[in-house]
Amino acid sequence: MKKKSGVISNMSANTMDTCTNLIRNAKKIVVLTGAGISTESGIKDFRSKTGIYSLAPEYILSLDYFYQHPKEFYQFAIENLYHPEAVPNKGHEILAKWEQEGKVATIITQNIDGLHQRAGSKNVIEFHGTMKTATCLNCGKNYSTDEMLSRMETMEDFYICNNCIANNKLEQYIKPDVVLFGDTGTWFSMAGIQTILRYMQEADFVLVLGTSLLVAPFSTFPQYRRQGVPLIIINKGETPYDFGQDTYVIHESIGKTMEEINNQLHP
Ligand code: CNA
Repeated sequence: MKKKSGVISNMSANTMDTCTNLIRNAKKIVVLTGAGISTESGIKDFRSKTGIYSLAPEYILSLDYFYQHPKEFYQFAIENLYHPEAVPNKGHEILAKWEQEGKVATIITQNIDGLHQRAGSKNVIEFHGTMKTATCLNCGKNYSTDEMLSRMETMEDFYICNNCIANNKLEQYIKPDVVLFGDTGTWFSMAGIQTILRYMQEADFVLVLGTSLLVAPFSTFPQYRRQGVPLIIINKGETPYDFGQDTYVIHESIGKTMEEINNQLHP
């Protein structure tokens, strides 16, 4: 067990009580989530021992790789990032309930699986986009991923939008609506970042669930909370924020921890 800034890992009673009391009294929790909240729905994360990066290098999810090997990219993305069969787990469900109870203001997620919305959460920012759809980089025509799947089965150049004419063939590529390395995405814009920073500034506290907090700019968001505003991290692995000020860390399963906190709130 490691001593943190007033924090002990492994579900110490003190840390759990502090977190439960913060959540009991909160009206504007900003939740930052990553792949770790969905592992309990059977979806692999990236950086755990059995995560996606144990199968392939980070480069495969870059814009460069997409342009150079669109077929292989799609093959990999559909096999590893598209999970229409997955269902929300306790962690997603409890967050949706806390939103209904007026505690959670917004969820900012790196996940592309849509499970927060499927659990009933309404105010969700998908900072890294979604795997549900794909868009032609030239004409903007939107395709569902199921449609892309059937194109893959029947067409050689399935990733080229045949409804548009562009000068450069690369511009006609249909790209999944996920933010790749080297990419930006809708929320990584001046207006998008300003909205997110406003949420961070308004937060009663910030709850981080299931992310190694290693991918920027998402990883910088906790720094924008007001001074003295607590940061609660529930994550099995360590994060660069674990020893920060006003930080409470629980190195445990998200589902188990959230269920325990929720049971304390609703005995
Ligand atoms: P990551 O770097 O793989 O970190 C995940 C973290 O979650 C690790 O520190 C784990 O220790 C922790 N963790 C895993 N399972 C649990 C659990 N049950 N309880 C508590 N902690 C757990 O993933 P990040 O989200 O930090 O990295 C950002 C990437 C991952 C984003 O670009 C995502 O798009 C991408 N991603 C998303 C999904 C998805 O949508 N479900 C799946 C895989 C990757």
